[in-house]
Amino acid sequence: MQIKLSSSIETTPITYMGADGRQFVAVVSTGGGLTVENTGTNSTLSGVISGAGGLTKQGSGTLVVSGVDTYTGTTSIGAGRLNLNGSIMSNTTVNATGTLGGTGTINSANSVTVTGGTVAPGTSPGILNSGNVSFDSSSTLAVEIGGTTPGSTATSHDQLNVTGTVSLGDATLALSSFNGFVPSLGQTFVIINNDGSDTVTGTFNGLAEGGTITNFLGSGLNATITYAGGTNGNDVVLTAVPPPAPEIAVEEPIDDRITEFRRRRLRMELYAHHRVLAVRHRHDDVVVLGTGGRAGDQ
Ligand SMILES: [Ca+2]
Ligand SMILES: [Ca+2]
Repeated sequence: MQIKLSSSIETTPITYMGADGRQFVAVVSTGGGLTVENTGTNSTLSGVISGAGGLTKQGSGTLVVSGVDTYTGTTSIGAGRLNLNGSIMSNTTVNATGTLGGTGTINSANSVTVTGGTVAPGTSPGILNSGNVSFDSSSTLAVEIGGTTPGSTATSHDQLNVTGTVSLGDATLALSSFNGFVPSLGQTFVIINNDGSDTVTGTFNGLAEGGTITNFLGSGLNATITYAGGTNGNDVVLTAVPPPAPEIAVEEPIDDRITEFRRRRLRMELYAHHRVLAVRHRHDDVVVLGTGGRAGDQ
């Protein structure tokens, strides 16, 4: 790991604790900012970072920023992951190969701009708090779901908690199950909690208002997305819903006595003179019963 100080130093120290447990005292510059470049194992900046400079994260490793920081320059995540577990008062940019995660807070007066990078709230899972947030179409919101409540337990899900505006810009929504969680019918997940009454601008890629996510987290259920859910009708909420009813495709008349199709939740039934002729359950082949069956035999 390298810490580069690009200009004169302040007297306010910060503590750098390496993954091997060694601690260093460093300082933040007042001018051009502080660049942390780490690869491999995690590093932690636990002290207060102050001054007019910014903080730039480079290198493929994870940097944990856990202090109550007051520096006012830009936080720029250019590579690797920055887990913000403390708080910052800094406009933040997340670029192409960078990831912003953690359970801390970006002051509501400061913005998060994601251009090609990823926002992944929590450290599996968790709530990340921010001011205005905007994504572009090459960026990603990664959400782990381990239950129906946002938070940091093994049965929680990730949430971006925004005090300000939300602009999604056709970004990718990347969902993953956490801790083996399989959603049940009707469960809801507030993945972006948008304060106030301002509406969400834009949508995720391929997910218009009311759009469907098929086979939601491998459950066999679908999920629908709304950008007008939750408190004040302006949150992004997923709801587990039934999968679509199966289809029976009739390429030519099977029986000229067919009188009725019935579409039930998990199966399709074909009737002839009120007797069930064929049924198809979800995932199964069509079962042809002939004309002797009675409705409800399958
Ligand atoms: Ca809301
Ligand atoms: Ca808001």
